[in-house]
Amino acid sequence: MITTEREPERVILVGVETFENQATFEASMTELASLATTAGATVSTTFTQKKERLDGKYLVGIGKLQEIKTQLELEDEADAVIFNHQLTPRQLTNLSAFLGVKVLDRMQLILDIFALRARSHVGMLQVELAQLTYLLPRLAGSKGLALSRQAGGIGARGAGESQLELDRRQIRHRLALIEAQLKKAEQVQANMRQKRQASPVFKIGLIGYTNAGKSSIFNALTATNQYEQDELFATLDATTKSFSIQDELMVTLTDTVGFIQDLPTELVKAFKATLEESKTVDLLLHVIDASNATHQIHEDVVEGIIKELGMADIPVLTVYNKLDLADNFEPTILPSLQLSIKSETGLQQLRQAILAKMATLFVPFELELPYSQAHQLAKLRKFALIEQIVAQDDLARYLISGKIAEREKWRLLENGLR
Ligand SMILES: Nc1nc2c(ncn2[C@@H]2O[C@H](COP(=O)(O)OP(=O)(O)OP(=O)(O)O)[C@@H](O)[C@H]2O)c(=O)[nH]1
Ligand SMILES: [Mg+2]
Repeated sequence: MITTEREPERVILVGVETFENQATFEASMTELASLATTAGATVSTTFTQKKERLDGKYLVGIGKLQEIKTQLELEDEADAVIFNHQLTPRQLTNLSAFLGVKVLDRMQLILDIFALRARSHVGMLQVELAQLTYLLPRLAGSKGLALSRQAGGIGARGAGESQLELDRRQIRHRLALIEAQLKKAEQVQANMRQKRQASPVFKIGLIGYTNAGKSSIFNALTATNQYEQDELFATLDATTKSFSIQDELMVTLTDTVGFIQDLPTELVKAFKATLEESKTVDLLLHVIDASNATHQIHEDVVEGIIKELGMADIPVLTVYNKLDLADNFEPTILPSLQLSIKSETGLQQLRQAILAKMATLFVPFELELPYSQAHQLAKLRKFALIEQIVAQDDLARYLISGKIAEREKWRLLENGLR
């Protein structure tokens, strides 16, 4: 999504295959190309190299580097070279000096897309925090020597644009300011969460690799129109909406940022405020793109991040999506659901599976209500299933299952089931 007045930037991609990354190398290079396209660039040439280990000075070997430079001279038009690794400050400086064009790494490219997507105040702060944290150690001297030639275009969008003018001291100052603002925002969100947590409504969080179809599922279930696109990181901010899963029974669903391989920890940390949202859910819907040949890698990445975020205890319902595009599909995670949310039956299958999963997580409890209070039942039905009603003289006894624990029933009664 580059501005329309400008021609798309042409970029050269570079990746080094080592022993450590060989299993995921090819997929990761394909992904780098999608990231570049998502950021609005056109890929002109891709260079790969097999190496025992990454070169400390230039990442690639000097021979390969010369090849890239020759290509740059031939093309004349290429605006940037993007490396599929996290470059050290030293590598970045050396590569920029040698190649004489803008040099970016995978992390900067991801940050660039995030900067394009950020809409909410918190989202923008989070991206800026990640960008500045990345930038700070990479400033040569007091000004960004390596980065100064990078002004404008890919890799320098959102907050990044103005940062290029800042010196270290100013960046530290700005970082402190952002952190303080984010802390405040987190406090507000924490208070809201606490309120929600006290609510007996069952909460579901979507989680998954970028482009798996989370927002499509969110839209189908809640019948809304959350931005869904065949782009990486189409969604950045968390959105929560409540909908009826069956009759009067309501649940909330949260759509959030997708994950990607090698998501830098700085970024995961910066997105704490967004991801916190998913931490308090009762059920995670892990959405996987079944049509992606490397879905197994995606699953590992997501499971890793779930652990990293301390969410490993939350029950998970695994949903393989896009079955319409997959052939000879073999699920790695069992039990799991396999569907295509774009198909006629997909939504129905998903609702059934969610309900079945909820039933296993619900706890039974009893409630006695005088007939004069029968109108409270409408409220109860919003978050619990009434399994049985036993009529007695002046009251009825309800056998109920819901997310609330037995001991909480009294609190509910006291509050008049509010
Ligand atoms: N063929 C097919 N396409 C689908 C299906 N579900 C989603 N898609 C498409 O896949 C693309 C990605 O879907 P999104 O819902 O934006 O994916 P997401 O997981 O929210 O992605 P991010 O927000 O980028 O993390 C869109 O172009 C959808 O139309 C499906 O069941 N079948
Ligand atoms: Mg999305």
